[in-house]
Order: sequence, then structure tokens, then C-alpha cells
Amino acid sequence: MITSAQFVISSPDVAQCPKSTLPEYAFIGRSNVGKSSLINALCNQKNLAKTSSKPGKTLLINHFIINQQWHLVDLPGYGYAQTGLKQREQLKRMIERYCLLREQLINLFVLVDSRLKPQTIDLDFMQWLGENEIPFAIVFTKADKLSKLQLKNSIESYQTTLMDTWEQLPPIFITSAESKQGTEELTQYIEHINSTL
Ligand SMILES: Nc1nc2c(ncn2[C@@H]2O[C@H](COP(=O)(O)OP(=O)(O)OP(=O)(O)O)[C@@H](O)[C@H]2O)c(=O)[nH]1
Ligand SMILES: [Mg+2]
Repeated sequence: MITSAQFVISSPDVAQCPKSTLPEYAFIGRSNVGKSSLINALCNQKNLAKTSSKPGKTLLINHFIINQQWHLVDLPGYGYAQTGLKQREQLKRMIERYCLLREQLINLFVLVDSRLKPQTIDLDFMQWLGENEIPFAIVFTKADKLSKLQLKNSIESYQTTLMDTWEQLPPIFITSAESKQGTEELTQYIEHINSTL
């Protein structure tokens, strides 16, 4: 259960992130996939993390403190074509440095849109996480936009694609910031990991 959630700080680089050693969980994925919205849904707040219908809203590393015990981190989206190449490269470096250097990072949640076929940029990113031994789970977002059957088919076909390259599938969550589907499961997963630390 999340009983309190507050914004801590926005940082342009991992070097400026909070010095605290609290366990940390970060949301990552393509621009507009719903990272900030899902953080708000988990925390039961409307505007804790800034959201927008236009991609490229979150551009910094945003820390939130949850229950005074752990950090939730909202990261910028990757791969948004409309941002210039220079900014895209800069964001990529920011994200990669954060993932590689943030020692408190316990688990990443890679968000993917339930409606889309597996996207190369996401599969490549997961591959990179695997190569760098960074633990992650996959979170399907915007589940409210599909029927039950469409959702089932979409997720099954995603898993089939993953099985081409992964021996073992990562944990999978199906969520909607709109209906709050899957938010309790996500929080429970995090709190369960926290209880083992
Ligand atoms: N229907 C529906 N819309 C959603 C859901 N989650 C997010 N959205 C919408 O998707 C758009 C993008 O949401 P954001 O949370 O800002 O996405 P983001 O991944 O943080 O985007 P960047 O910060 O630009 O990387 C907004 O218009 C949201 O209202 C969801 O679960 N269901
Ligand atoms: Mg965002």
C-alpha cells in the first residue's frame, strides 16, 4: 500500500541524483507510453508526475519518495523521433548512465504499449539491460484501450517474440492508469522485493 508520495527532485544526470541509499525503482520506456501517468495512478495522485498528451514531456530524472521508505523514479522516454538527434542522444546517455551507475536501483520497469507489436527499440533496450545484468520487469500500459481478447492476444504474441531471444521471461504486469488495473500488483511486487532487502 502506498500511503504517502512526495516529489523530491529533478536531476539532469545520475551524478546529481539524491545521495540517499533508499531502494529505488524506475519507470522507463518510449515517450508517451504512460510512465508518468502510471506513477500517478500508483500513488493515487493526479499531478505528482507531469503528464502530457504530447510525447517528450519528461526530460529529467524525477525522484519521488514513497512511504518515506523507497524511491520511485520517472525517467524521460527514449526514441522520440521529433526531438532533435542531439537531444535524443543526450537523453539516451542520461538514461544509460542512470541505469549503469545508480547503485540503489533495484529494478527497472520497462513500459510498453499494450496495443503495439513488439518494437525494435524496446527489444533492443531490454537486450542491453540483459547484457548489463540490470533486472527488469515488463509493464504493459493502456490496457483500457483494448478488449479482453485483444489484450490477451497482444500479450501472448509479445511473449512469443520474447521467447525467441530470452530463455526465461521477465515478470509481466498488465496495467492501466485510467482504470488502475494492475497497480496493486505492481506495488505489491515492489514491496515484496523491499521486504527481502
Ligand atoms: N487511455 C489511457 N491513456 C493513458 C494511460 N496512460 C497514459 N495515458 C495517456 O497517454 C499520454 C502520455 O502519458 P504520459 O504519462 O505523459 O507518458 P510518458 O511515458 O510519461 O511520456 P514522456 O514523459 O513524454 O516520455 C497522456 O495523454 C495520458 O493521458 C492509460 O492507462 N490509459
Ligand atoms: Mg513522462
